[in-house]
Amino acid sequence: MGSTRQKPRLGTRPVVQRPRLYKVMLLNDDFTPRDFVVSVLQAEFRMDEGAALAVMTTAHQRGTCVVAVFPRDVAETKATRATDMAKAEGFPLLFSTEPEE
Ligand code: TYC
Repeated sequence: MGSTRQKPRLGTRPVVQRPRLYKVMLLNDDFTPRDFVVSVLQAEFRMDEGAALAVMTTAHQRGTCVVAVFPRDVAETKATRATDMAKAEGFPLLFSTEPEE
């Protein structure tokens, strides 16, 4: 059997690349109660109360906060579910997704 090994191609891009990751962003609004935001973060993103409170507070103060990073389909599903959870209660809370870097 002939050898097919070649010298490693130093300085070239790897053939297999990691799939791009997406950030789930929490957006501030003037209407959704703070404790409701915390409960959605805990329910959909499995955050403990302290972590959820920190993310909610950052979004409240700065307008937006990164909640977590996932492959694209997971990020979109979680953002939609979390937004729908708020919509079902009549709140305008929004989660969005954007590619990392
Ligand atoms: N700003 C809201 C209030 O004062 C609370 C809130 C925080 C809403 C973070 C959305 O992403 C948010 N009730």
